[in-house]
Amino acid sequence: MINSTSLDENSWFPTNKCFINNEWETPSTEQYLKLLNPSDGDLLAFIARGAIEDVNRAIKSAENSLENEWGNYSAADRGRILTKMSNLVKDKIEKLAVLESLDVGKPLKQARTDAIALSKYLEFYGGATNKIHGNTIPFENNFTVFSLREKYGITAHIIPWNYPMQIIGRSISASLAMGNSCILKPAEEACLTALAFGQIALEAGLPPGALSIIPGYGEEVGSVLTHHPGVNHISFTGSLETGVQVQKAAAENVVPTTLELGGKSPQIVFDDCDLESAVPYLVNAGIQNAGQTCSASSRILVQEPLLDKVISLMSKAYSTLKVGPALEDLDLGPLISKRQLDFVNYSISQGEPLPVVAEGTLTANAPRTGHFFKPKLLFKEDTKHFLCQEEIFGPIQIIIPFKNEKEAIRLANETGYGLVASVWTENGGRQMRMARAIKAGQIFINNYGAGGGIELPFGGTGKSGHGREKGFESLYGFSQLKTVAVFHGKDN
Ligand code: TXE
Repeated sequence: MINSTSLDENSWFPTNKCFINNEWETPSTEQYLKLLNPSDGDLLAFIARGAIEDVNRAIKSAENSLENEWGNYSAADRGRILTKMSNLVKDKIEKLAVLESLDVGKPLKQARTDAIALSKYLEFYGGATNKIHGNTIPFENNFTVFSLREKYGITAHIIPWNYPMQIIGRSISASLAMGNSCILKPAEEACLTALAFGQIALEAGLPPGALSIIPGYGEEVGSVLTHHPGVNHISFTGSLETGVQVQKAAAENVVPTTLELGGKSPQIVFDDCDLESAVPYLVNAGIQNAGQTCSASSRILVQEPLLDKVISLMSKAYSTLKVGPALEDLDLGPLISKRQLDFVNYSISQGEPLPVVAEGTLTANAPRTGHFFKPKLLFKEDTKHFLCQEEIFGPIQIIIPFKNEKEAIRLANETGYGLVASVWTENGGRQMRMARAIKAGQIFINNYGAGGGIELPFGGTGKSGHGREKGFESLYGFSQLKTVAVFHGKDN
């Protein structure tokens, strides 16, 4: 077990505290939640059960910091601290990866990728702090008009359990870059790397109050944060249902939100594509992080002439997939929790049973108490099925045939979600037509995910949410524009 009170080999920060005003503080409730290892169900650590008093203290320290310290840092100085944090993350890639693997259940190589991404985000936004600015605006000759890009003040960041490091990277580092003070609420199922991030901020010299981290339940810490009048912006990643609650709470205080709510992302395979190159992407996009990825590709739309070939090649790939404990570093680890496993099993039992075309295998030594689910490739002739319409958040992909471009577009757009999509075709005109016709925040042509590109703006349309994080665009999201019009009279 990771020791919950001391800094042992894996845990060089207290796991059972809140991080407020650069202090590790006992939660006001003096109560703790159990953090379980998804690979075997064992207790990993006790974490703080934060509450309203902790949020209030975090808000106070953020206000104080904005007034007296962090708020007075120059853009370049903010950048230097973020760069320092990036370097500290780089030094701790292995430690962070092990923590994430234990906590989330993801294979070590995938956790390593997440830690590297965190350091890249900090580096990117650290370098951007003094490169974002307002404009001068041509107006009447007796005015000079310019715009200033300013911070919101206090930003709340409510994040899920599937990619803690990546989501911290894309939202907290962009918000800090713009000079906001951040309050982070990690998910109750996985918060070790979020807490580790507090220790990294401390070591890098981020001033007190610029970042607070309060673990706890969504209905407690999360809800208090979203209703708090001291919060000026909310960034939320999670389920559609909770996203709606967050949006309603934010509306009461007239606070802007960024909502990233998952999807049902398609890959569209045309009969003129380079299928050999496509297949690893078709499969990986569905099984990475055991399918618990907002941008996972759960629908494989295939043009009819290629159907048999896609089924055969994807089945071959599935037959090599291995599932087991996270630290064994196989293709898939367990699902995050028994609740998630139950939901995936429930989803697959809904409606008419779909034929299982292929599935992966579970390693013999996988503990029976782990939340393992063998990845499954299914087939459906049409899309009238729960599994074709709803986000499942598990390693299940469905092959669905289509006849022509028009039908592909209709199927791609029919779920109401619109996070990402990919199109596999060698036809240049079709690439452009599809890119324009599909409703999604990111479209990939002949690839999927562009290697996670931290520079590429990311976010949803429709039920997948609104607002963009990642890339330069995120800096606009975490700042607001002020227009200054100076009247200086007529020219002499
Ligand atoms: O999400 P929640 P859960 C989807 C996925 C999954 C389902 C449920 O389909 O099966 O959501 O997962 C906090 N006010 N995604 O239950 O509840 C909560 O503590 C404020 C997709 O984990 O949305 C956690 O920190 N906050 C998604 C965060 O919200 C509240 C990633 C997410 O939890 C709250 C995860 C409240 N009332 C799940 N209630 C993606 N887009 O990647 C909960 N929270």
